[in-house]
Amino acid sequence: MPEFDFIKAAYGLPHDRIPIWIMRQAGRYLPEYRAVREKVSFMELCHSAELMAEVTKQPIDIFGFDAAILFSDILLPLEPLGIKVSYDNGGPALTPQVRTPDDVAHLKTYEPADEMAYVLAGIKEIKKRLDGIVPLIGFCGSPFTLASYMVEGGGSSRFAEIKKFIYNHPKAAHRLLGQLAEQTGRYLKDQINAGVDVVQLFDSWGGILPLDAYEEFSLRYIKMAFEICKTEGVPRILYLNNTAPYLKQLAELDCEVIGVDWRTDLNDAMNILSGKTIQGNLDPQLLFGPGKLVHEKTLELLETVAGKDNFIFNLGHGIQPEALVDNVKLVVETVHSFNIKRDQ
Ligand code: 1CP
Repeated sequence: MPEFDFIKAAYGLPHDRIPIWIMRQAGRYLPEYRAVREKVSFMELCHSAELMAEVTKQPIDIFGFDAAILFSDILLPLEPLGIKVSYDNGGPALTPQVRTPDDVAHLKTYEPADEMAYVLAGIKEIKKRLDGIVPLIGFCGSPFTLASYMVEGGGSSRFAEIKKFIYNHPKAAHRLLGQLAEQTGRYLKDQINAGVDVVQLFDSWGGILPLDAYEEFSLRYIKMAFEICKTEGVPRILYLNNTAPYLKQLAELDCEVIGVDWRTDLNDAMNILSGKTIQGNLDPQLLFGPGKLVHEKTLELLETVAGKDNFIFNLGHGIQPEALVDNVKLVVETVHSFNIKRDQ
C-alpha cells in the first residue's frame, strides 16, 4: 500500500485528504523564488543541484502542498540534440529552428543518463532535502509539444510553422516525434531510477490539433514514452491543455492520471475517463481575482468531486507570474479543510 495520499489518489485508492499541488508551483509569482533569481540566471539555477533543491522545496514549506515537482524545464533535454535554448529575453528562444527533413536528419542522438546527469543529480539532492515529507514529481514535455518549440523556435500563438511542417513533411515529422518519444521515455525512466515518485508529461500544445492529427502526431508518441517508462508503483500523469475535445481518445491511453485544463467539465472527464484519476482544474487566472471569489470557486469545484478517491486538486494550467500568493494560500486551506469536512 503506498504511504502518501497523493500516490493513493493517483491510483484511485481510499485516502484521507484530497491532495493538492499546482503546476509551475515554484516560479516567478513567489518572492522567495525571485530572490534566488536575482543572484543567478535561470540556466545556472537549472544546473545547480543545491539551488534546484532550494526552489523545489519553497512552495512545500510556504503552502504545505502534497507533492513537490522537480525544478527544471521541458526544453532543457533539447540542448543535447544540438539546439541552443535561451531564456534571456522572457520567453524561451530555440536555435537553429527545425524546418526541413534535412534539419531532422542532422539532429544528434544521445543518452539521457549522460547528458541530463545534472538533472538526475538535482533529483537526488531534492529527495534528500524533502526527507520523505511529500512525493516528488518528475516531468518531460510531450514529443509533440517539444517538436512545436523546435519548429516554431519558441512559444507561439498561431502554431503555423509546426502545422506547415507536419502537413508538408509528415515522414520527417514522424521521424522527429519517434526520436523525441524514445528519448523522453528513457529520460523519464532515468528520473524514476534517480528517485522521482511520479512522472508527468506536459502536452501543452497538442490541443491545437484536429482529432485525427492528435491521434497521429501526439497521442501515439505519448503512448510510446509512457510504455518505455512504465514502472510498478510510479503513477504516470498526462496533462493536456485544451482537454475536452480529446477525452474519448485519452480514455484509451495506458496511464493512471489525466490532468485537465480549466475549460473542461469535471463531470464529463470523470465519466468518460472512468477508471483513471482526474487532476485539475481551477482557472489559473482566477488567482488574480478577489479572495471571496477564489474561495467560492474552489468550494464549487470540490463539491463536484466530493467523496471521490480518484481526484487530485490542481489548476487547469500553470500558475502565472501575476498570481497573488494570498490566493494560493486560500486555495490550499480550502482544499485541506474541505477534506476534514468530508470525513465527518
Ligand atoms: O525567468 C525565470 O525564472 C524562468 C521562468 C521559468 C520557470 C520558473 C521557465 C521558463 N521554466 C520554469 C520552470 C518550469 N517549467 C517547471 C518547474 C517548476 C515548477 O513546476 O514548479 C516546469 C514543470 C516547467 C514546464 C514547462 N516549461 C512547460 C509545461 C507547462 C505549461 O505551462 O504548459 C512549458 C510549456 C515550458 C516552456 C517554458 N519555459 C519557461 C517559460 C516561461 C516557458 C513557457 C513559454 C511559453 O509560454 O511558450
